[in-house]
Amino acid sequence: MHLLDTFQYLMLLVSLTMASGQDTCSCEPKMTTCNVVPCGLPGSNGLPGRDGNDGPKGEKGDRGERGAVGPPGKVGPMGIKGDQGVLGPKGPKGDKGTNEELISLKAQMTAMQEEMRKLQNLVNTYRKVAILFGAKIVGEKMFMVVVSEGTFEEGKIICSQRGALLPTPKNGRENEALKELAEQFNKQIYLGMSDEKTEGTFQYLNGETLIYNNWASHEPNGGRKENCVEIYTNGKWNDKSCTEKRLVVCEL
Ligand code: MAN
Ligand code: CA
Repeated sequence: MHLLDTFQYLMLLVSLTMASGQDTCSCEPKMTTCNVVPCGLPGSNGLPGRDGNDGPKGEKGDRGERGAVGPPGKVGPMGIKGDQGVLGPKGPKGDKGTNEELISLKAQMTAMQEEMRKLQNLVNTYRKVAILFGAKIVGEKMFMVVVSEGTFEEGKIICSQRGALLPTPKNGRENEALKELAEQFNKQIYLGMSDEKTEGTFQYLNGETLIYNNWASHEPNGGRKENCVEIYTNGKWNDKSCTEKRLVVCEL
């Protein structure tokens, strides 16, 4: 057998084997009969198709790594005051005083105590004298009858000549002491206050506003005609003309 014959025979055999091994032909539609006529060699690949549509959105990814530390923020508002710190350590011991210094200090103290005792005795004596002369003592204040009659202006002068002032009771106890003098002499007493400067606003004679009063009901009621104040024998106050004659009491 010739070499060509052998090749043709082999080709036929291959074609037959392929035809019997598959129902359809890879190069032609199904209707084409390939059983008898062998297919040609496969063509080269076509151009790549167009890109497909976007796929569905993927699952959320894992949380990323923590970023680098950012720059420091602005200074915040001032905090509240902290608790008091613990007691500091005890300071060093002071210099030892000499025995002579101690003895001298003790002697000075004893002398001062003796001085104080003497002064206290003297004060007690003067208090007794003042009371004997009819003074009323309330705390550190003393009220004393000086003259049986005088106007407001006369009373001011009489008291100032004695280094004293017209009386200004500034609490219930002081008012009660003054009331007892008025009661005892059965006479009203001018007080050291007036509304001469500002009508309706009573002030002490040094210009300060009253810190206590004991007005009788419906008082003060005198307007411009009654700028002075008298204390009745029952302790109540009345605004009154300044030219009446009243018991002159001074405050020391
Ligand atoms: C008199 C005066 C007045 C006072 C009245 C009270 O008129 O002493 O100052 O207010 O009496 O009734
Ligand atoms: Ca009055």
